Amino acid sequence: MTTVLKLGGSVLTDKHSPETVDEEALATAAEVIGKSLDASPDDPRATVDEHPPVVIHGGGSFGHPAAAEHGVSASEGTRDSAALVDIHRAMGRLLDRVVTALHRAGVPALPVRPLSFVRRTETGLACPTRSVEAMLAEGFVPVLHGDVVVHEGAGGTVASGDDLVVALAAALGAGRVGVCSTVPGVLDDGEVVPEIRSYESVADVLGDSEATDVTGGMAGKVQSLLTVDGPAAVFGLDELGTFLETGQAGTIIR
Ligand code: IP8
Repeated sequence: MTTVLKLGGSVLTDKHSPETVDEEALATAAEVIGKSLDASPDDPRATVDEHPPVVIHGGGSFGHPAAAEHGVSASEGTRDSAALVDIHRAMGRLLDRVVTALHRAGVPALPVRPLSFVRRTETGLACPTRSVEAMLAEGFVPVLHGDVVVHEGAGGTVASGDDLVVALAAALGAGRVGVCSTVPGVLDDGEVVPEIRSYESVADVLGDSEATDVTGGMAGKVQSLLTVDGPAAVFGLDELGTFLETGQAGTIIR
């Protein structure tokens, strides 16, 4: 059974300070993932457990300011290749930090860059997964990220990490889907909503994200996760270990 795990950009970075990693949060996330795998850098295949995760991270203070600067979002495209590469490079700098932190924690992480193989069509993201599946089969942990992708008819647009979670979960038939966020779940008056079955039921409590987020904050997250086949969990960093162990934590979106 494959686990698709998104690490929110706001968990890993200080969203209010350009290109700043939250080192402590990143190290914690990496350690928890490492412990869940009991990974050994010497022979990952021998020790990786039966639920190796595919990790996807968000843009945080790397991708979002760059995308906003160029006026590119999930719906606003550009044919300016330099602008797209600028955004892609910003995400590459964060990817590098994430992969390095995972390696330090003994996780056999390999970077996978969506711009090179994902495209957006009229019906959504087309996301071939043969390489990701081969990496998993060899005991590696693929690490993807929200990125700019070619968008048929619109040049290039942003594919959020959440969109990639949905596309990958479907393509891989993932048994577990989780999104690690800065909050312990979807909150209603400070309380975690245990379960969401429709967007309408929580539309009132889903505010806008305060920092620059070109892909819609928690509202966009819930809308994306409602389209996942099985249940998907939204939880805080404190519950990452629980999610990796049980598949359940925070708010479950069905
Ligand atoms: O933080 C956005 O990914 P997200 C990626 O998952 C870019 O929405 C390039 C802004």
